[in-house]
Amino acid sequence: MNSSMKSLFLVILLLNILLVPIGANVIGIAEFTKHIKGVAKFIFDGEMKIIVNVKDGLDVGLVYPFHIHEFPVRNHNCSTAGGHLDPTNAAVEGKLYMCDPNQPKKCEVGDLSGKYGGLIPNIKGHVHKQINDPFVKIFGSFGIRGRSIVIHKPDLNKTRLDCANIKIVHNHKRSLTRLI
Ligand SMILES: *[C@@H]1O[C@H](CO)[C@@H](O)[C@H](O)[C@H]1NC(C)=O
Ligand SMILES: *[C@@H]1O[C@H](CO)[C@@H](O)[C@H](O)[C@H]1NC(C)=O
Ligand SMILES: [Cu+2]
Repeated sequence: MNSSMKSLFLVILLLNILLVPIGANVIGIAEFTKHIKGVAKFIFDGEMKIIVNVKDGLDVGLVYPFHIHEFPVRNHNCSTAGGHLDPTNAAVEGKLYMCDPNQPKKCEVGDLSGKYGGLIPNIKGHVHKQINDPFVKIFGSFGIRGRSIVIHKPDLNKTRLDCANIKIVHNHKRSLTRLI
């Protein structure tokens, strides 16, 4: 290999490293297995992209609320997930909380259906929903790490139909260490 080929190789190698899109990989996954068969994927590409796919467990004709909840789920008990992720205290105790989708900044960070609409099964009962959310982060008080996703029945009691912990995927270490 002559020297100009060597430098060409070096340039290509360098470009490869630089062009690895920082965090443009799945960085979080929540898998629903109990009442619902589905998955929520989190992709960070400067902004959080959330993709929810449901294959089974939701009824056609209903709109299901879903949120990022503050705590992880223990023993498949969705009550242990606590309330919605709300680092900005958008919900004030004793006051009626309403999320205006035109002002998502004022909504609870975890109130995904409030900001972007609920899960609407198609005729086959499948859901494919994709969201770009500028408020949700990976780590810290706005972060998905250590949180869970709860899908609710659209009833007055907001029954927790199913829940799943968000697992941070560790097989993209370079992207993650650059983001920390
Ligand atoms: C589920 O968790 C809640 C909140 O921690 C608790 O009050 C309740 O007893 C638990 N239910 C079961 C069946 O363990
Ligand atoms: C909602 O909660 C109330 C009070 O706990 C209970 O009486 C009622 O049966 C519940 N309704 C549904 C649809 O779960
Ligand atoms: Cu919820």
